[in-house]
Amino acid sequence: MRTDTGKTVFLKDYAPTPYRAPHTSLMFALHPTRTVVRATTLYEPVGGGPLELAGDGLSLMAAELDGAPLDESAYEATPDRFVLKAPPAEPFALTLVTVVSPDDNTELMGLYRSNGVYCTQCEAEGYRRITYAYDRPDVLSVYDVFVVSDAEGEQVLLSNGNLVDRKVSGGRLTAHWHDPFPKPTYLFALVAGDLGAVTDEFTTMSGRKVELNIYVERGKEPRATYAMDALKRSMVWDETRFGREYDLDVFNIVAVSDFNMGAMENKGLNVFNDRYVLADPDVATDQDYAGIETVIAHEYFHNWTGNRITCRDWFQLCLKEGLTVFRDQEFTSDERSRGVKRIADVRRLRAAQFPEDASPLRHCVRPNRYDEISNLYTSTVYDKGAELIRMIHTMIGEPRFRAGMDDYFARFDGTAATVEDFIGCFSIPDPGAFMRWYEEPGTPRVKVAEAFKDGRYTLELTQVPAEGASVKPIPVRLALLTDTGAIDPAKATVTGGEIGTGHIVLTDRVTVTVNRLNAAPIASVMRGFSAPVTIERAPDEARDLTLIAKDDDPFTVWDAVQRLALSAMQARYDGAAIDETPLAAALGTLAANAGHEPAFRALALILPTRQALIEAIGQNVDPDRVDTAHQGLGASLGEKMRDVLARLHGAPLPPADDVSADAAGQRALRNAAMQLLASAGDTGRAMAQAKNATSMTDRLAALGALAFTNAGEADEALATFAREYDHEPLVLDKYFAMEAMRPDAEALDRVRRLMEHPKFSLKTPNRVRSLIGAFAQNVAAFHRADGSGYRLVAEVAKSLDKSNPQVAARLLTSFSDVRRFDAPRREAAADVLADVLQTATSSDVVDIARRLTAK
Ligand code: 0A1
Ligand code: ZN
Repeated sequence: MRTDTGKTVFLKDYAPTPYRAPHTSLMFALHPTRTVVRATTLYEPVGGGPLELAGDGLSLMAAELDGAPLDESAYEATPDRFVLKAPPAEPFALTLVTVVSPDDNTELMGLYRSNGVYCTQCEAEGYRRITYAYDRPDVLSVYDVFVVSDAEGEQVLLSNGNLVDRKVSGGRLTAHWHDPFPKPTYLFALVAGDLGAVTDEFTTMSGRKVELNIYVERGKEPRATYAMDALKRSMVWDETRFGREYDLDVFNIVAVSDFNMGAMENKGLNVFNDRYVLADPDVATDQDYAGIETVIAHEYFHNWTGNRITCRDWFQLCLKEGLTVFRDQEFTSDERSRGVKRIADVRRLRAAQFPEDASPLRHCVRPNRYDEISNLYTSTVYDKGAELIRMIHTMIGEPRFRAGMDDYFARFDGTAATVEDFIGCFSIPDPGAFMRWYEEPGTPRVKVAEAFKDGRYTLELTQVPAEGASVKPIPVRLALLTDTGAIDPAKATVTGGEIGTGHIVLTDRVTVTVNRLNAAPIASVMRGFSAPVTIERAPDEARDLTLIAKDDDPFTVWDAVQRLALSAMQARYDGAAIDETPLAAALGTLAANAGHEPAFRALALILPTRQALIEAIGQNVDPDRVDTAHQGLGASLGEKMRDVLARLHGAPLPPADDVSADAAGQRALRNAAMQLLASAGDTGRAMAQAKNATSMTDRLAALGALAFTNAGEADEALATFAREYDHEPLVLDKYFAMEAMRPDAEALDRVRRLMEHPKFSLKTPNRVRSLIGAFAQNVAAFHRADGSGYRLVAEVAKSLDKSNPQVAARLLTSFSDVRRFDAPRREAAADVLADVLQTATSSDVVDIARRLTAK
């Protein structure tokens, strides 16, 4: 296992390797505990000198140079390094034979087995757990892979690229795969097992036929049909929107149940956490379907943004991730609803990225140093990275954005590129200034000030950079609403900012002035959430109520609801409840307005999160009062909107097998109404729905309404649910998560009890996340004053430090907002983290614990 080496990697130290590796041939003789890997790599000198390759826990069995055994004095081999001291000056083939044990691989990096299926995970540095290599993204190689199993054993033998040959000889089955596209080690993959498949075909825009396969556990094939549908739609979309065509004869996806992340874009062979593949309405919710669609699209889109053009080094991770998230967001916007998708993405950004960017774990979208690369797969790199692409899109518009993308593909195909290479393809006003978005952490603030006097209206926008950061270009989409429609921007005078089509670029300060008005317009600012900033604007209930009633931008309407609801919640927290009647009335009208999409109305009915309240309070937060304020507002709005909500919940139910975005929206609206009614004490409907629901979406929503309002009936309803789905791992995960999130005093004991549940295991990342990860989101329970919540999470992280450090490190990130709480809690958390830091051995856990405890 990789232990803490204390090595920091710096962007400024980047240097190309002294050898290229244009071809790699791999032979795997599969065995659960003794898989032999024979790797022959062709090296071509560029600079010369020793050839230094990375390993991680490897044992070398043999080494050959151009087919002849190497004398031991010619090289140095340790588990973590192989050095060929004096390589030839001409191209040479180095063969290294290693032995690995897939069954003992609990870290799920390199070659491992999940439910008996051999699979690999190489991003970011897993390949070095298979063989010694230049395990870095800028060394590209064409691969030939030979996968060998017993003729009686694994029948599905897969690797990247196209199948060349498959034959049985001497009781052994061998599959030969050739991938013609040069790729870095992190995109290598192998899968072998006894698997079922759904198969289909896709004809690309130039008329090439591509075989599509999704491999799943035998018997689960029917649950892969939605993923297949999503894949074909993704392929069409990438052709239409970006002109990108698929490039191999076959595209394979494999679903496995033990996986550290969501999925992996290995060339031609995507490996997925099965929760992002398997679905039918009996076991999957609408949210699961949407998640599958997004992740299938995301991994497929990586074929161009990530694989055909990869990253020069891991500092450029956002080059593939931010861009690919932007692309999958656009796909969902085109396939489903743009307005609803934008709100969903902003919620995610505010819930995960903004807090991260204000925490001790903050880092730049393109960092300039790291201690452990696995810890850089963050919301900042992914979600803020996508926001930066979106700002470029907003500033130059779709046609010029598309032209820039075409240019990027044309110029950098087949290379390992940098963020600068990418930015250089777009005609943005001041690229140097824009680069600061990549190079400085923190969320900028935009202050909005308005004045109206003698018919003259002025709106002033001022940028306040995050601490230690500088001013950056911020595209602000703006509308000035009046009783007779929006003001023509040509009639306004704008000073201090660049005016673009439909937006203004704010740097220091912008003033917008309109003369000869009878009344002040209502400013709709940052429409579509045109930049990842926080907006600071004096509270004004009347203004927000008008925006809710009149604005036509879904984001700004939703945000006005959030603002009012959050200030009501904060007032409750402060013990000074305000009159919530106007909010309830506006929300009721909005929710009942059939002119809006149901999915949008459902989002409006969902209260701001506890996390949002914690951030609004800022410091010395009392978690119990957070819960009380949250539940109190839910009860009050539920009570005040009872009639509207009852009508919404009584709306006709779409058929359970209709999983379209429309049907999902209708269910979401009914269920959001049910949740608020349950908050107000009306749990009868939730009880009935928990018993009679025909879809997992409705069943789970009903259970949630009971669990999250601490209804007396919750215990029994959840226990019945758990018994019924004991044999369905993905549903059982939902059960564990729900138990862990219940906002009552029993939560901690309940979680401890569930850790003894026969189906709980630290070996399956999904299960750990569902119970322990969810518990760490349970504000009052995790932040218990006696520190017992912190101890529980730390205990689990400590045991995973040995077996699966990536999952352990991820759990620990929950500690990053402890600084918002009172001194006793901060001290309790600091003690727990100090202990973790002292005892941990993995670089993953040490890195996070060190950053969280740094003074
Ligand atoms: N590139 C993948 C994410 C990923 C990263 C690391 C992994 O290692 C366990 C796995 C997956 C994506 O963006 O989907
Ligand atoms: Zn990705």
